[in-house]
Amino acid sequence: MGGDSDSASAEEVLIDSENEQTRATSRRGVLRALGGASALAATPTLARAGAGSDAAQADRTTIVLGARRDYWLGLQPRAIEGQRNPALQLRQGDRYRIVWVNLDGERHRFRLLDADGNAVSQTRAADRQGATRATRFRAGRALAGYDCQFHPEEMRGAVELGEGFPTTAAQTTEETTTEETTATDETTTGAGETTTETGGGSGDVAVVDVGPSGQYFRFVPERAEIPVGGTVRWEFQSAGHNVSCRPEAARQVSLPEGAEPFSSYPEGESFRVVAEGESYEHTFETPGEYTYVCVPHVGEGMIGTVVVTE
Ligand SMILES: [Cu+2]
Repeated sequence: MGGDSDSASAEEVLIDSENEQTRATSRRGVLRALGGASALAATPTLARAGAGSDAAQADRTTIVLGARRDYWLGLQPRAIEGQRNPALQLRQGDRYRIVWVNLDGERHRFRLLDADGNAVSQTRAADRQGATRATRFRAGRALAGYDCQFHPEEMRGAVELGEGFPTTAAQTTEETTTEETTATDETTTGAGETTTETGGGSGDVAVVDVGPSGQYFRFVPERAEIPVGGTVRWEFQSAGHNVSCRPEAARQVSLPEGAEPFSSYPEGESFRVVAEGESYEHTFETPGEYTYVCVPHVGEGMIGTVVVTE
């Protein structure tokens, strides 16, 4: 993450979710810096140039877990994806950020434990489905495991100090490609020369993957382009997300003048999420640029754009 170099030297830093949001989008800040343009200038103060941090490093040190009553579900990095109560492989001295997502609406609270079972770092509790909490810490010898304060029997795993999570070559390459593509898109926005990179759509349907493998907090592609009358289909590849292009849901949302707001949830229920494996479609009748968000994860930079051309 870009913020690492300027981090405080405290051994453990507890961050509440509001503060955490400030740092969470630093990756987008880096993208913006690369692209030059700030078309998505949702959070301009975040562009504090994060010392060329590479995405692979961020992915290795940002751990995402899902909270379910019976287990913690590994979501990121890929080394733990899909695992229940995965062992966290940490390298001593490295700084990490753990983000967890409430997947079942029960009350959970992530805690890092020492060998005696004492909490050495913890997030705040959350009991709303889709909510995220995070904590940032430096891996030290004392760490032995983690649990949920409210379900310590079922939701618990080990911390293994060693080489840390592997950064696979494949993952690095893919991440790099994603970042470059995004930067290019943003650069060309002003010139109106964006290229469509809709994944797998045919005709006037563009498909956007929501929270796909290894990219829990992303819409992929982040920018989709369709002609008027075309449809975007969001396919939810992990749990806990939604799609909202309603200005009251997040300040980042924007629509062309005269366009109708839309969302995957009934108006007014902005934290209702879509189940994994389901999809949501919207057909666009008004040309222009739409910026939409995943409401629970907008603080993590989960923002996408649809460009509708005449
Ligand atoms: Cu989301």
